[in-house]
Amino acid sequence: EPTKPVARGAFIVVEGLDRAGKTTQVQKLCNNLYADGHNVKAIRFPDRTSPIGKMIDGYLQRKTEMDDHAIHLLFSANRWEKAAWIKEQISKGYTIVCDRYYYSGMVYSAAKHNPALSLEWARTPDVGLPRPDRVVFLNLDAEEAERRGGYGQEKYEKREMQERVRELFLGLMSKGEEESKDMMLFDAGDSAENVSTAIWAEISKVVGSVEAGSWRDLGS
Ligand code: 2DT
Repeated sequence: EPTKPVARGAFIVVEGLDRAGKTTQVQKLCNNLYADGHNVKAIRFPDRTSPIGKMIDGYLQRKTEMDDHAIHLLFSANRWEKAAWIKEQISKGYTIVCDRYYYSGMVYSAAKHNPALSLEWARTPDVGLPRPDRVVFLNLDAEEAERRGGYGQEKYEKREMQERVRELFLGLMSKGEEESKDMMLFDAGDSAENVSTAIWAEISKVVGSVEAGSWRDLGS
């Protein structure tokens, strides 16, 4: 059980392209939060451990094929099956650091250029999920991503797809978009240490405000 009485925990999401350093930054952020005395739990989407997650894993590993809409809804369902748990942990005072969320959901599906699958359509099934207090977006150009060791074998790890994903992520951050209110861009081309320092400067403030009760309610 959490050791420190707080208004609630914070919900922090880390987003970005493949190879942008999400795993490293989630780890460093959790370490910083923990060392600073916060109660913290890390999660990731897709969560490949549940039955729905196993179906997603099969698709990403190219073992099964699926209609673009069907796989999109499974990614969303994979978040919905965890939504109550997220709310519960936050109300208990745990800060949740989450590797990918519905921002990835929207942009990866919309990047497929399926004329029947717009960004608007992709947004819909996630409406009502817990809204993050802050989204860290790790921005990296596709060339630098490739210099970092190339892509793996999974479904979306192709340069052209990554370019479109990046453009769509940046589009979410443009003025007027609902998502832009929560998202903050960090240059992932910098050293892991510098990126982590910049993220900590921002997130330590957000978590402090949330715990003190001076942030908005956990919305949806
Ligand atoms: P990881 O490499 O981080 O395990 O991601 N994706 C992810 C989607 O297409 N939709 C989603 O809703 C989410 C959360 C991004 C595996 C891949 O799954 C993609 C990369």
